[in-house]
Amino acid sequence: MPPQGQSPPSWVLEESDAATDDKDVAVPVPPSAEKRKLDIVWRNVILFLLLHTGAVYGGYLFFTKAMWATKFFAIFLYLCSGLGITAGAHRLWAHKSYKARLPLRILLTLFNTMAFQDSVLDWARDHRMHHKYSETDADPHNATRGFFFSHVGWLLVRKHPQIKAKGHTIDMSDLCSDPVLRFQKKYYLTLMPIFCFILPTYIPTLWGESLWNAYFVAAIFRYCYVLNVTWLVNSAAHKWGDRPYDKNINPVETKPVSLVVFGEGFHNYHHVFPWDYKTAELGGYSLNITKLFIDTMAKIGWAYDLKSVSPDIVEKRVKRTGDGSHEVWGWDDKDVPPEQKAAATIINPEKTE
Ligand code: ST9
Ligand code: ZN
Ligand code: ZN
Repeated sequence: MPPQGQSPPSWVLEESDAATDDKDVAVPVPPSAEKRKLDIVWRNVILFLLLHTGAVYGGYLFFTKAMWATKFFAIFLYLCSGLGITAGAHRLWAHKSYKARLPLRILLTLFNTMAFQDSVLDWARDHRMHHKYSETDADPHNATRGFFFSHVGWLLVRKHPQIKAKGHTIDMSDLCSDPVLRFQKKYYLTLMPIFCFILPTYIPTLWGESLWNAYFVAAIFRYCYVLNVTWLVNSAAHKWGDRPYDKNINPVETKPVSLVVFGEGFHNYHHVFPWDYKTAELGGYSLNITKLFIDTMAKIGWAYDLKSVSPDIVEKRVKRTGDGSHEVWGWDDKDVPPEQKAAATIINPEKTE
């Protein structure tokens, strides 16, 4: 923050400066990270501190005092709320990588509300900005501002003026026309507490769990855990790993992250081919539960028009911009087409010995 009495740095855009056309938006790129304005939202800082403190205690109860049924229930909620983000907010709504019939849209909206990451309409708007303006100040969790900022810091400060200035370039009319999503947004402040906190606290009492354990384990610990693994995609998956598809961008491939976020850690691939419903090149399920879920929904007819990328397009891109780390060894590759394996072998000849 600039010292009091001084005018803010010249790149800081006032709300009224926001132009209607992208070309007219006069927002100079700040010369360095130090000059960025940090308008801390203390309410969020305090709430997230309380949440994380409660979650550490909830984690302790999970491993020491909670009933087995409560532990399984918390894991089940992790699965459902996680799918509400991965299969719902991310792959279905933000990227439209497949289509869903009404029952699936309702189910995913319910799962999504359990995850309390704000309404799908708000989540998808930020995420479309993240892809369109990746690693710039118009990216809500711009990873070039460091691990902490991209993980959680961006939720503790007012958004950068470029996000608000360039936000109008994102077309949200497709999602705004969905009555299910409009309903979720309209009643979010009623629905979210019910599905994220009240029901997860009440249900374990049906098998004799104490309200105390149920609240800290199935509500607080589970919620905070899902938040943090989601945030890892913005932080760790933009930092540590290989870039087999495009070495010129920050997003990376990371299997440990993929495991905990149901297949969303193949982030170098995802930023290069964001319309692929697998968010990964390969077809394996072990590190991509979300794909298993979408494929199952397709089998019963609730999901359709699944979009993917042909192996030859992937191969061309790997050869053109990859960092040379593309390989088949160690992959969950039982359903990789043979010609794709051959292509990968040619790309990395030194790894064939
Ligand atoms: C949470 C979200 O945690 C996490 C998202 C993670 C995304 C990860 C993606 C990775 C890929 C997927 C992997 C999934 C893996 C899942 C695994 C699960 C197992 N465009 O926001 P406001 C304008 S949420 C256009 O208030 P402030 C707009 O006019 C956690 N315009 O900005 C807007 O008004 P309106 C719980 C935009 O005041 C106005 O600005 N939730 C855009 O700077 C004001 O917007 C919280 O903690 C845009 N993108 O405040 C709440 N953005 O909305 C946290 C804004 O009326 N948020 N505008 O149209 C806040 O408190 C505030 O947003 C703030 C900024 C303080 C951060
Ligand atoms: Zn990303
Ligand atoms: Zn995405």
